Amino acid sequence: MLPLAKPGSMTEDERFMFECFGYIIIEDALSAAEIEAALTASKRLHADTNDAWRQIGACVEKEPELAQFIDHPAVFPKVRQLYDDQFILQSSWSTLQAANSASIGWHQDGSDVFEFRDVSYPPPLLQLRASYSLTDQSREFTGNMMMIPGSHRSPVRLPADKRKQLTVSPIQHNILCKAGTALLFHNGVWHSPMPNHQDIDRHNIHYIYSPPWLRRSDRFATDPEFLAQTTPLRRALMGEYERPAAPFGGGVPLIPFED
Ligand SMILES: O=C(O)CCC(=O)C(=O)O
Repeated sequence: MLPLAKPGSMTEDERFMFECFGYIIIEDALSAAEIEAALTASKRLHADTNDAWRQIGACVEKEPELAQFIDHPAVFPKVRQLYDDQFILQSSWSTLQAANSASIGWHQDGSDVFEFRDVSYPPPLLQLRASYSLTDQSREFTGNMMMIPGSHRSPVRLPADKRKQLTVSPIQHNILCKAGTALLFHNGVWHSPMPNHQDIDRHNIHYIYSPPWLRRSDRFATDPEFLAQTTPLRRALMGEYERPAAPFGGGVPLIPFED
């Protein structure tokens, strides 16, 4: 009962699983060399992290090695299909769950000030998250992602008294995966990090794709130096439009995909 998908474009079967579960798991999304490069970069970013759990935003700007995953061929074609080619990279995060620590917190992704579930039922796809595991999570208690399949369609919320608990539902799915696996999921799916009982820190990197008009959550503006040196495609995906449909219309520039 695993929503397993292959790297590359989204098949009809994968799309069906994504719609039913709210997520798919793409094994072997990253090569050994890519995992190594990303993990080294993530460790550099967290060199002074002392917290049990910490997220560093705009990680693609702070660590050039992490920019290559913005349009990684294992996942990016699926993002394009789900958004019909109209989207931006709303944020990027390098996330550490420290060795022998726990920070369980079940939540749906979105914005505390105006939750996506208040926009409509079921919550629309507004933050599509590609999460890459950079450390092995093939056993439980290695900082795995815990998910509740189908919960993006639930009209009721996970009971508040459960949101700090490890086991919250018989349909909960604790994801077991090797380093280099990508998890692609809908903002409405209830999820939480599992405790990490190992002696090594757990590293994940997250790439959030959104409709072009959604405000960025990891930065107020993109670093001009990053924009100057990156590819035209990545520059467009950072959402740096001169006139993003303002004030009322006119559309946004098309993203310069190569195909
Ligand atoms: O990598 C993790 O610990 C999970 C991050 C997460 O759930 C989130 O940022 O919403």
